[in-house]
Amino acid sequence: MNRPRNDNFLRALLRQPTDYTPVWLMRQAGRYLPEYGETRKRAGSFLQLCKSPAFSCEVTLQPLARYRLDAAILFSDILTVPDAMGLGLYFSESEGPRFERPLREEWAIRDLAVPDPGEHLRYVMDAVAEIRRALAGAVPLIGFAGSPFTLACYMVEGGAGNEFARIRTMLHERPDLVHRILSINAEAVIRYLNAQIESGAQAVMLFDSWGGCLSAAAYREFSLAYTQRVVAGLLREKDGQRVPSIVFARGGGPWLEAIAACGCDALGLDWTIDIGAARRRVGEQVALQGNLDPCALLASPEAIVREARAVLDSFGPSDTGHVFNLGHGVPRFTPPEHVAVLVDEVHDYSGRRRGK
Ligand code: 1CP
Repeated sequence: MNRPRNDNFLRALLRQPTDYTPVWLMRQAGRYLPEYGETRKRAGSFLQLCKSPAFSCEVTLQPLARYRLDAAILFSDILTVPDAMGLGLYFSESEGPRFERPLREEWAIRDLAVPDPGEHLRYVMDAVAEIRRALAGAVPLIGFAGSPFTLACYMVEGGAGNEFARIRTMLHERPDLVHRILSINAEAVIRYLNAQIESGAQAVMLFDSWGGCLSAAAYREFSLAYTQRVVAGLLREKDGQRVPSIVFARGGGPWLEAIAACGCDALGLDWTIDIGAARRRVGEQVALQGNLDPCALLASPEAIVREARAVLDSFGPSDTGHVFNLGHGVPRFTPPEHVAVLVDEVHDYSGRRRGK
């Protein structure tokens, strides 16, 4: 069976009518859940957690056992792709993700090659298949990857932070080398996402978390052009069902019209844009996903209810084209019961407005 019993999320992405506004949250599995901490301890490390299909499946399902979420997202990380290219990913407690061999030399960039997802990323495909079996058709499963530019930020910098000054310098000094990395990344991401779709992912999301740090001209040339290339290379259907694509464009507010024209079905918004204004700009072309400020989850239940309603009211009364989400990931110190307040309010308030 390919169509989930609750398909409101897939319908909203395709701007079809839904019973209520579907909701899922970026980083819905993770450190704010005590059960995640326990599984991570049993796995030994974050990377071992990602590399074990059984653990990845367990963690993916944890938030679904607690909350009435309308989608599951594969538990993995965007940096598995450069790891499969041989850069040597590891996680440091204090600094977050790091690469042993960042791309600093011209020869290393020339040597970079597209990994075979069936081989070097087999564990991800096995996790996707295992999660689909465990979900047993309840809600759809989202697969994901980093955008070519966002991956390149980490690959050149060697880790997080520093506003990715190295790649932003390189694109002025040696744009040819940056284009070489981005071309390889685009091909790698196309093959990786299509393998996830073949393994059972029912929608796919591309995280362009750092494109927003570029100038307008550089954004088009180094981020959007490659996002567009990826979207064009994605499988559109699996077993007769459309597989919608979402592009999360953090900091993409100034360029929404251009991003909406990249061929994706939905645009993920950060919290800095008013979703109603975004809808007036691009809502005829794409569905919108977002965009509550994640820090609202740290506030009182009354504030969460008020802010959730404000996002729904801003989108406007309509039963098409909105997937509720945060504007970025669930904060680490979120009280787990606050997530229940948010998910229930999105369902109840949007359902009432539709007379359901
Ligand atoms: O347990 C831990 O300490 C690890 C924390 C953690 C988690 C829970 C990392 C390290 N990655 C993840 C999971 C993850 N990463 C998911 C899981 C699915 C979900 O529930 O949503 C997803 C979709 C990602 C994607 C990801 N990883 C992005 C894109 C989204 C975003 O946050 O903008 C990025 C930039 C990363 C890199 C990364 N991996 C981990 C961290 C802490 C980071 C960010 C580093 C930085 O600040 O630059």
